[in-house]
Amino acid sequence: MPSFATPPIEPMQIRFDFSTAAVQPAGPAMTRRMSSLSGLFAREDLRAAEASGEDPVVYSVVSSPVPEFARELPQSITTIRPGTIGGEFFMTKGHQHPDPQAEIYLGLGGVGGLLMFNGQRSTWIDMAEGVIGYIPPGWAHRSVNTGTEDYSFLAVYPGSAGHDYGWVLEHGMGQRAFSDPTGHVLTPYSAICV
Ligand code: S6P
Ligand code: ZN
Repeated sequence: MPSFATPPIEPMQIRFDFSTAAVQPAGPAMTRRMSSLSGLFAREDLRAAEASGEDPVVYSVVSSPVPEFARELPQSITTIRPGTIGGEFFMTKGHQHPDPQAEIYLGLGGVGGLLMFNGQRSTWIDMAEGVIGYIPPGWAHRSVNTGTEDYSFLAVYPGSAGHDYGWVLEHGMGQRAFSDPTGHVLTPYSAICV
């Protein structure tokens, strides 16, 4: 058996509860409110107003206890609430993995989209229960709830990948997802649709 520098992680069963989008055993958890999403929506003025008022929860992330160590495969479940700011759907911050490595998402409930951007091109994958979204190395990724219910998905990623949020603030995501009579419409990143 190979020896690893990190503390050994034992084989484990991890259960997902579809009714609460919780995992057991549970690891780190995080809630992102509107006040923590500065500079991400096209209508920063409307975001700031919401943040200083009701400051709604936009998304939450729960994780299993598998740590972010090299060679491990941490998993997390993100639940994005339904809603819009200036017509732009609620979404995650989005990030790059500084050590470019792939990641997979599996839709668990609700409907949404996986927006990816490699600095030159952006692409969108419609997500729903049972859909696997593959994120190749070097593609920044952001998730969007395009529905009227919570949208939840499982993410599995290499423990040494790291998370760079500044890259998205600097480079954007190529496109934005707005509510539209047909469901959603993707616009160039600079566009403001209301
Ligand atoms: C981690 C993976 C997800 C996100 C989560 C929240 O690599 O991509 O677990 O962390 O969806 O998004 P963000 O952009 O706020 O980390
Ligand atoms: Zn990621």
